[in-house]
Amino acid sequence: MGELIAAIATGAVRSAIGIIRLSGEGAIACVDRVFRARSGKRLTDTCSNKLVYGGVYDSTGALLDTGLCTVSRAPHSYTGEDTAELQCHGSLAALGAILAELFRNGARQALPGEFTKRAFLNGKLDLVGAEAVIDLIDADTAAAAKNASAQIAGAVTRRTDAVYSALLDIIAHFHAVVDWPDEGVEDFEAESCITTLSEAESTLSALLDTFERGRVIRDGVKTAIVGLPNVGKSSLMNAVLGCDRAIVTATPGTTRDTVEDVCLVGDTKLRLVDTAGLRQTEDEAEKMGVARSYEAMDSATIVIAVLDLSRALTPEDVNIARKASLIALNKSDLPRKAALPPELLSIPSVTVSAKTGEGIDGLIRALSGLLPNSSDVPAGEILTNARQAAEVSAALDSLRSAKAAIMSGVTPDAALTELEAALTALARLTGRTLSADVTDRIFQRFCVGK
Ligand SMILES: Nc1nc2c(ncn2[C@@H]2O[C@H](COP(=O)(O)OP(=O)(O)O)[C@@H](O)[C@H]2O)c(=O)[nH]1
Ligand SMILES: [Mg+2]
Repeated sequence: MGELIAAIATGAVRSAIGIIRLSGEGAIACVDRVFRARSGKRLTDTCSNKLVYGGVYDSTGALLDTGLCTVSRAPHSYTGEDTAELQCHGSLAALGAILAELFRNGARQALPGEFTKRAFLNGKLDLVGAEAVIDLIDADTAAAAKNASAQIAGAVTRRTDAVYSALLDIIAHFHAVVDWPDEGVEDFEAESCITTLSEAESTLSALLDTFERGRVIRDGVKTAIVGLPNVGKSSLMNAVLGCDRAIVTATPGTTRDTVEDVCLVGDTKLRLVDTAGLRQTEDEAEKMGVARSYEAMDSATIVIAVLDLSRALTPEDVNIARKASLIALNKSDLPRKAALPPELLSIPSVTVSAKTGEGIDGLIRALSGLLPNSSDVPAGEILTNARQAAEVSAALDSLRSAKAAIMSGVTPDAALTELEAALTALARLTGRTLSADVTDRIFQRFCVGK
């Protein structure tokens, strides 16, 4: 068991209930020194996973708070160690005082992610599951939360474990052929081996294909709002967000820097980016803003070009709109002075007034039509993490090379090297083998108390 750690698990916010958790050597004895059960029974004599009502006291015997305590004994706990949890009132002052009392009794402050790291090191979660814990905490859409929950439950691992064990079988067979060529070991059946590798290949490549969708679920879809100065980009951003996020004025060139905010369209997160109006300018700050607008446009998945039809369109308007995924024909509350030129008619367009809000619902509907659909992949089987995608991709590359080697009839030892590389990549994916620095980097993303 690791050293005794403790932390406030409910974050640095005022809340109805606050939770302090402890894990490690002596967790139950430590909490027993500060908590007195109403029943008079010691926590060390209390059975696991039972809520006990009582008070938390400091060293002078003063009552700090009343609440509930539960203890869990190794290995049947989140971390796999002895753990205790105190549920008190969510006052940061009271929680801080209780934590200080626990420190006086031998606990030390837990580092970010230290509880989950211990759960991983004690085999309670694999690495994909552990990474999904922080994804679940960070999830801001129901789809992202659902995917993370299913990953914690092992959805990705179940698929890659099947490949892992198929590879192990083949590798064991190949080793036998290589190591004891004269012992009468049957020649490996290349054909059945190729069939197995092809199945493994399609499992891994289907998994890798989910990564793009996974990124959408987790990080959202970058959507740039572009156009000439004063067409109403910032107003449109505010209308879609339903708040005054970006500054709007009648003076062209007001937006100097890109402004980013997030909104939900259905269950997908859009990262909306309002940009500086695209025009030639001598103003230094505006020039830099315009450069950033072009960057935002290039890196966005969806580009909304805003046109102001209450004035004549310029060639620049048309040039920008040509690259758009969707055109917003803004200022519909004003008399229309222009029409869309024929070359823009093939691009979806919606008529809106950012000022009155007319047509904004239609714009959001049109946006949702442009979003990738992820509903055909079962929750949890979507890769959301670049590290995981890189390992699956490495495994897939090695597996393909091994297959090619076997098909071209080379000696088993050549294929063996590739098969072992594929196996190692899969082992790194789920954390079967992992260097300490990679583990540390992964758990640094976590919050304290998780
Ligand atoms: N009448 C009308 N005015 C609008 C509309 N959208 C924006 N404006 C006005 O156009 C001006 C420029 O708007 P802004 O959002 O700052 O444009 P941006 O430079 O493209 O970001 C402001 O005076 C807005 O109030 C609209 O739909 N109708
Ligand atoms: Mg603006």
